[in-house]
Amino acid sequence: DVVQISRALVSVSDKSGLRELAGALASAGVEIVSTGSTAATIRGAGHPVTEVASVTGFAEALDGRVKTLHPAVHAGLLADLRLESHEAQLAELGIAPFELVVVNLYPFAETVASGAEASDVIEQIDIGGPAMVRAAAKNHANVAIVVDPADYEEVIEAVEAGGTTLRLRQRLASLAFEHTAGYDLGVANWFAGNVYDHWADADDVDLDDDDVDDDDVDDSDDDVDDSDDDVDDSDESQDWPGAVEVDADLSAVLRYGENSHQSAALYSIEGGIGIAQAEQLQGKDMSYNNYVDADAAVRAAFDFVEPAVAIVKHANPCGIAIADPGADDAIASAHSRAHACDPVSAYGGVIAANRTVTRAMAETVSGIFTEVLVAPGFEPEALELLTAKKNLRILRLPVGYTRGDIELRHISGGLLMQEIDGFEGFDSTAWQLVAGEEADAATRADLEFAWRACRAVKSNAILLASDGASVGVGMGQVNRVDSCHLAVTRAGERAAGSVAASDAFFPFADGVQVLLEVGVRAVVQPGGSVRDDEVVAAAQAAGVTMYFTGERHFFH
Ligand code: 93A
Repeated sequence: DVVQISRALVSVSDKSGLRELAGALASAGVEIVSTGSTAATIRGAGHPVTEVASVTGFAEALDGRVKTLHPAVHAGLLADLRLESHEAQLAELGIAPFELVVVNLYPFAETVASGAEASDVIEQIDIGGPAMVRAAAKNHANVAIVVDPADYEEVIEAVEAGGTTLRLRQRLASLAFEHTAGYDLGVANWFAGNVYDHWADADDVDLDDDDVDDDDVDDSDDDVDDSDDDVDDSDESQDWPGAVEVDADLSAVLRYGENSHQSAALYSIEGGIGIAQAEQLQGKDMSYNNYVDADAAVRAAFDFVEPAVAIVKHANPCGIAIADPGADDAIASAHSRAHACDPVSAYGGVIAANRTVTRAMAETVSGIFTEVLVAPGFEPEALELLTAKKNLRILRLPVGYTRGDIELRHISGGLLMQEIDGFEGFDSTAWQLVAGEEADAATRADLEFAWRACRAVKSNAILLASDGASVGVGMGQVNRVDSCHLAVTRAGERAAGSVAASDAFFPFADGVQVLLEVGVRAVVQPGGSVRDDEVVAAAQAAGVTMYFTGERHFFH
C-alpha cells in the first residue's frame, strides 16, 4: 500500500512552509511541478522546479483563470496505476503520473473580509485548485493530497521513509474533501448574501468597468473593518504559542452583562470574521447573553458541511440536525428536525443555520418565540416574514465565517489560550470497534453525526441521535451518569433505537448501562478509561455496537 513519491504537483496561495517542503522533496529526489508564483518561490529558495506550462504545453491563459486545467495535469492526477489499462493509456499519451499533490486555495474568505469589490472577490473563487484537490483525493489509492501546511511535516517524514501509506492517504483525502466543501460553502453563502441583498435591484451589471452596484443597502453602521491593512501576507507561520497579537476595537456598549447589574461591551477583533462581525438586520439590541448563545449556535451549525441548524439555550444546544436528504427545502428541514428534539427548551432560543434562511424556514421560525436568528443569508421573502416579528434579532454572518484558530478565556489575573477544537475531518473508519457488530452504513452515518454534534454540548456531554438529528441531549452535568439520564429522559420513546455519543470516556459502566436499558443501538466514545473493560463488557452483553475514537472533545 505504500506509494513511493517521485513527482509532486505543488500550487499554493498560502506559501507557509513551502520552502522547507520543497527542500525536503528536492533532497528526496522528487520532481516538483508548480504554478507561477509557487514555482518562483521554490526557485528562489534554490530548488529545481518544472513550470506547469512546460507540462501542459500551454501558457497560463485568461489572466490565470486557466493554469492547471489541462489533461496533461488531470490525467496524471486521476490515473489509477493499479489498472494496466490506465498505465498503458498514460504511456500512450506521454503523461507522467503524480504521487503527491500540495494545493491550497485562493484566499476567498480573506478577500471578502478585506472589503474587496465583488468583481475582485469573484476572481478569488478558485476553480483549478479544487479540481486538483478533488481529483487527487478521489485517486487516493495512488496520490497523496495535502491541503494544509500543518500536514507538511508528516508527509515529508513519509516521503523520507519511502512513501505514503494508504492510511495516511485516506486521512488526507477526507481532509481534502472537507476543505473543498467548506470552501464552496463560503462561496455559496457569499453569493446568497450578495445576490439577494446587493444585486437584487441591479438589472444591469456593467461588466466592463467592474462597477457592480452594491451600495443600495443600508450599511451605514457597518464599521467592522474598513481598514486597508492586509489580512496576513507573511510567509512564515508563527510557532505556537508564539506572539499572538490581538487588535480589538470597542464595537458596542451592551445594555448590561450576564446580569443587569453588570456593565458590558463587545470588542471586535480586527480581521475577525465571526459573530462579533455579524450584521444585525433588525430586532432589539443584542445582549451579552445573546452573543454568547449565538456564538455557540453558529459554532454548532457550522461544524457540519451539510445544511444544518442548531438551537441553543444557555450556550448549550437543545437541538441540532442536518437536513433530511430527501427534503424539498433543506435548511427548513434541518430546522424542523432540530426543533423537534426539544420544543420545550427551544422556546426563547437562539437559532443558527449554516445556509441561507428560506421562506419555508422563516415560516416555521415565525411561529416559535425566538431570541436570535443567525445565518449567512436570508431570502427576501424570508426576511419579509421575519421582520413582522419586531423583537426578533436577525443577524447575518460575515462571509467566510470562521471561528479563527485560537480561543482566549479570561481567568483572574490572566488569560488562557488554546487552539480551537476546530472543524476538522475525522475518519470514522479509524474508529476501533470494541463491542457488537460493525455498524451498517445508516448507523455509521448516525454515529458520525452524533460524534460531531456532541462537540457542541458542554461537558459532560451525552447526545442521542437518529437519522441525522439529535433526539436527546444531556449536558453540563458534573457526572456522566446524570448526563445519560438527562439525554434518555429528554429523548423519551425516541431513545430506543437511537445512537449515542459521549464527549469523553465512561469512567464506569453505570452511564452506559442507562443507555443500554432504553435500547440505544450503538455508542461512540473516546475510550481510555481504566475501566474500559467493564464498559465494553456491558455493551457486549447487550449486543450493542461500541466504537472508540481515541480522541475526546471536552467543551467547558
Ligand atoms: O485560476 S484557477 O481557478 N485556475 C487554475 O487553473 C488554477 N491552477 C491552480 N486557480 C488555479 N490554481 C490555484 O492557484 C491554486 O489553487 C493555488 O491557490 C494558486 C497558486 O498559484 P500561484 O502558484 O501562481 O501562486
